[in-house]
Amino acid sequence: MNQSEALFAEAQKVMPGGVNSPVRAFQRVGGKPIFFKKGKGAYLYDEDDREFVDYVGSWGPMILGHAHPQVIASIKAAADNGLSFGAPTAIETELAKKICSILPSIEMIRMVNSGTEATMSAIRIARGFTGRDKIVKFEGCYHGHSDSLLVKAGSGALTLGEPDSLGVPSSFAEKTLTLEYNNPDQVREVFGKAGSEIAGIIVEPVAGNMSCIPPEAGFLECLREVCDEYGSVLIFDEVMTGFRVALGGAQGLFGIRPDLTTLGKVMGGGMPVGAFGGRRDIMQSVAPLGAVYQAGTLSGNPIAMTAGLETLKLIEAPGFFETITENTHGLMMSLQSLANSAGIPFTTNQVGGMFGFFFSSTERMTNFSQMMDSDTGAFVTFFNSMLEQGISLAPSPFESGFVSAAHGQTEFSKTEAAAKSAFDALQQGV
Ligand code: KE4
Repeated sequence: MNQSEALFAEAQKVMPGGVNSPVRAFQRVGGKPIFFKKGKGAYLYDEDDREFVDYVGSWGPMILGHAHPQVIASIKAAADNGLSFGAPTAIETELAKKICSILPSIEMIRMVNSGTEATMSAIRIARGFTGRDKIVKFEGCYHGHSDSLLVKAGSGALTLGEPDSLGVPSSFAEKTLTLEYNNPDQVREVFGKAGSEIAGIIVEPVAGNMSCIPPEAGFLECLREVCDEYGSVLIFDEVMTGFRVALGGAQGLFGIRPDLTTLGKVMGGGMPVGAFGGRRDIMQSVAPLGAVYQAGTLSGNPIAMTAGLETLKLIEAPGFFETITENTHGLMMSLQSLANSAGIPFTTNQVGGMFGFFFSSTERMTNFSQMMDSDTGAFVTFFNSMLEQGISLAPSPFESGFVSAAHGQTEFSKTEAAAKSAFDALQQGV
């Protein structure tokens, strides 16, 4: 038994599944999770001192790579002054202003402690601002684990939602309509019938939770149009895409101005941070200014704000996103070429420093059902072969991968060599 296995056995005694978030338990890929003890740059090191090139990046936050010296130094300095005061601090305003300057659709912002808090709050604000109850989301999009958003599609677009988890009252789920991603006709049909009852749409402007699926031309534009026509709130959930697909997020990349944006991950630099913000008239409905209540003990705590501010300052560097985008594209092209040489049906998607790959002969993955038809068995074999060779990918076919600024040619060469071996194993049916 190695260290990770021993630690996992202990963890399972006191934590459900031995983890603090389900995907970490490796249930979708078999085997047992690896316990890491250190990260540095593009690498993670496990409790058995094995080295891994890391493409999970803590599910997105670690865009600079692990333990960036300037981020660590800023946190250490801030910690010397105390960790949390439960009172306003100047750095909250500094980070707020920085985000508003990068994302002009955000005129006012509220800091929270996770992406879930951000999206849960944004939904409540959309409902409070419009006085309506219904929410539209999309199949395959994940927005955290609040009750209104743990809902899967009922059969047919207009059928009200069903809970996607025990503990979600059907009265909650019924207010959520789940539509097909990249299907503007369905969106227009639903709004044509129920638009006046819909408080808002929440969407991942680049879907990252059914692996990586970008918006098709016209899809985001359609969402903007129907929200304008019916007075619904357009919420871009940029928890994953914000400061990841481009400095200005997906809204900057695709030129669509949402009414509210939710953020997390990169904006906290690896510390627990989320945020929601947008139109001033909508945000003025948030307590203590308005009647939509939202609060949090550690919201805006100075350590997390420091990590976030330092991270955003560093990713503003000229050429940062051009380099990370080019590197990610290059990696995807290499993997595609290696799969083709091995005769393995394989396709990739990539936006900025975020990517996904699918074992499928479908030319371009555009929605959840196509993604679900891909060969997840081949993914599992590929994942485990890569892991054995020191390449750490997301332990699920339904997750995106991330390249950091610390990934360079050395790491890509290691990855490509491992992938060649993994594809060959797949070809030989190993
Ligand atoms: P958190 O509550 O996990 O900070 O954020 C929820 C969330 C909201 N919106 C989007 C688009 C997200 O991707 C997430 C969380 N992402 C997952 C990874 N797919 C977090 C990993 C996990 O659940 O352990």
